[in-house]
Amino acid sequence: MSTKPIALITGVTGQDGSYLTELLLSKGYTVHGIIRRSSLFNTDRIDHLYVDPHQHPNLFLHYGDLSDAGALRDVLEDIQPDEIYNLGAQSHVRVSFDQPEYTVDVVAVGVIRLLEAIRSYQKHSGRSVRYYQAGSSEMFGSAKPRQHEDTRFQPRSPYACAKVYAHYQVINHRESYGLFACNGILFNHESPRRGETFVTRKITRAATRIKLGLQDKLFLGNLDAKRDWGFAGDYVEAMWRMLQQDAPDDYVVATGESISIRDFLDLVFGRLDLDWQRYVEIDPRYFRPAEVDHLEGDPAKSRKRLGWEPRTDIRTLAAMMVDSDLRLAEKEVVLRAAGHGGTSRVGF
Ligand code: NDP
Ligand code: GDR
Repeated sequence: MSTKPIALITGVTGQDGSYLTELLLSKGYTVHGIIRRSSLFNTDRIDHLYVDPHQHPNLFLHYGDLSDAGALRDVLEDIQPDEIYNLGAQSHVRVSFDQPEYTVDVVAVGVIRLLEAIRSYQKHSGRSVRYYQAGSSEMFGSAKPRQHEDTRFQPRSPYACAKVYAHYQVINHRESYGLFACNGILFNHESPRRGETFVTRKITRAATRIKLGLQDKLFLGNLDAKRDWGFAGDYVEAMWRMLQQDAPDDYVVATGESISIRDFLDLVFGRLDLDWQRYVEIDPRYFRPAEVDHLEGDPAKSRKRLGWEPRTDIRTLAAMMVDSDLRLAEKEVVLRAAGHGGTSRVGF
C-alpha cells in the first residue's frame, strides 16, 4: 500500500493550482485536481505535469465544480485525501460586479459545500483531513495599510464579500467540529502564468507586444491603486506550511511592500526601454464601482510561525514576467510571418 500523502486541489488549472501541484509533486505527494468541463482545453498550466494514465502517474484529474455538492462528496470518497487546498474561484474582482450571484455561489457557497462534504466524509470514514482556504487581501478592502490578521475586514466587491463569508465559515467549522482548517489571507501574487486579464499580466503582455510591433496601445483603468505584489511560486509554499503546523490558524502572506500601477508600468516598460506614457490610455470601462486603494500586508506572523519568507521582490517579478512574455510575443511574430494570425483577446 502506498504511504504517499494524498492532496486534493480545487482550482488546479489556475495560476496557484499549477505552482502548488509542482510543489506537492516535488514533495512526493499524489495530487488529485478538480477540473471544470470546458469546450476548450483548460489544462495549459498543468499539461507539463500530466503523465499518461497508463504509465505511473502521480497527478490525477477529476471533473467537478464547487457548485456541485454531490461531485465534491464523490471525489472525496474516491480519493480519500489527507490535505485539501480550496483554490477554485471566480477570482476576478471586476467581473464579480457583473456576475455577483454566480461569484457568491462559487466563492462563498462553494466553501460550505466543500466543508460539509469534508465533515460528512470525516464522520463516517474516521479519517481526518487538513483544509486550506484561499482567502484574499481583498477582504481588507478599504482598511488602512498595513493590514494584518487582526485588521477588520471592509470588503468592497461581491468577490471580497464572498471571501469574507468563506473565511468565517472556515473558522466556524474549525471551532464547531474541530476541523484542521486554515485561512491563508494572501496578498496579490503574480507570475508568468497569471491570467491575462489581471493588471500585471495585462501590462507585461501588452508592453512586450508593443515592443515587437504587434500592438499600439494599452487601455487601463485606475493607475493610482497600490498593491503588495509577490510571486505565486513563493506563496504556494506558505499554503503548504500552514497545513504542516501542529494546530490550524489563519495567516497573512505578503511581501510587506506596495507600489502603484504607475510604478509597475515604469518597471515593465523601463525594462523594454519604452516610455509607457506614449502607449497607455485610460478606458473608464476598467474602473470598478468601488475601488480598493491600497493593500500592503504585514507578514510578521507567517515569518515567525511558518518560517516563511518571500524570496522574489517586485523588480525581479516584473523582469520574470516581461522576459517570459517577450518569448511569447517573439513566437507570435514567427507565427504571423507564417500566416497564422495574431491574438486579440477580450476581457477586463
Ligand atoms: P485563477 O483565476 O488563476 O484560477 C482559479 C481556478 O478556479 C481555475 O482553476 C478555475 O478553473 C477554477 N474555478 C473557477 N470556477 C470554479 C468552479 N465553479 N468550480 C471549481 N473550480 C473553479 O486564480 P489564482 O490561481 O490566481 O487564485 C487561486 C485562489 O486564490 C482563488 O481562490 C483566488 O480567489 C485566491 N486568491 C488569489 C490571489 C492572487 O493574487 N492570485 C490572492 C488572494 C487570493 P478554470 O481554469 O476552468 O477557469
Ligand atoms: P485585484 O487584481 O483586483 O487586486 O485582485 P487586478 O490585477 O485585477 O487589479 C489590481 C488593480 O489594478 C487596477 N487596474 C486594472 N485591473 C485590471 N484587471 N485591468 C485593468 O485594465 C486595470 N487598470 C487598473 C484595478 O482597478 C485594481 O486596483 C487580484 C485577484 O487575483 C483576486 O482574486 C485576489 O483575491 C486579489 O488580487 C488579492
